[in-house]
Amino acid sequence: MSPRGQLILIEGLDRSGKSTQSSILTAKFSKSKLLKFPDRTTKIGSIINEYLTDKSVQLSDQSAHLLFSANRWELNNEIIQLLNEGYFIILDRYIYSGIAYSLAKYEFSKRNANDSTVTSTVDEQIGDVNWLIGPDLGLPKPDLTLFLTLDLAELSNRKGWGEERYELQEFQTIVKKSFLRILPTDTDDSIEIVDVNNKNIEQVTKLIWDIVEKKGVNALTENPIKKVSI
Ligand code: NYM
Ligand code: MG
Repeated sequence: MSPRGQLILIEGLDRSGKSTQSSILTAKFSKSKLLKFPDRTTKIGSIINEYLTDKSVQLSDQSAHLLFSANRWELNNEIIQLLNEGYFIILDRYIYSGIAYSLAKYEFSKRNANDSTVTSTVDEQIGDVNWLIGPDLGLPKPDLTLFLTLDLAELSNRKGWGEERYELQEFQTIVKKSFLRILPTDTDDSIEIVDVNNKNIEQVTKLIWDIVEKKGVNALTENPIKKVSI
């Protein structure tokens, strides 16, 4: 088989600059494609879009979690095919967002449940990382994952903040903790944390590209496509 393209994931909090950096990185490769999750253009993506933009839409946390994963499976074959055709695929969010946001919901509702003025049920599955990763097992695993992190104070000043479900400062603080807890940076050298505090777009682009080159994900590879596993 001829060499394949590589799968590069950019993760981060809402408004961390992921989308900007994902587009810039995609443009660095002559044969590349940017895929954004959730992909709101698919059947399942349209339900997710309603859920995110209309706060009156009710879904159990388990159902929402499974829909986000199902949305990734909708693109599974396309991702594999494009990689095999030599495309570099840049992902703007993927499996770690899936786990971190659901886990954060669990932590958030647990806090509120301790507050006697709020009655809330806490669903144990949503706090269980093994349950959360389950539906994503077997999806193509990124060759490189970059997690863009910055201080929450800087985040809340950014444009467009606060329009969708989840975009609350208190919630984002928990999301950040969840990401840092679940990303296996110690044991998996395909995952890197990128501190973007006090850096402009060009500086972050350079930081990202340096890592991409250092990890050798800037060129086609003979390595088989990896799969998400525990
Ligand atoms: N999100 C995204 C999840 O809760 N689970 C997932 O699996 C993914 C991929 O969707 N606040 C959440 C995180 C975001 C929201 O994403 C919309 P974006 O990148 O703002 O369109
Ligand atoms: Mg967002």
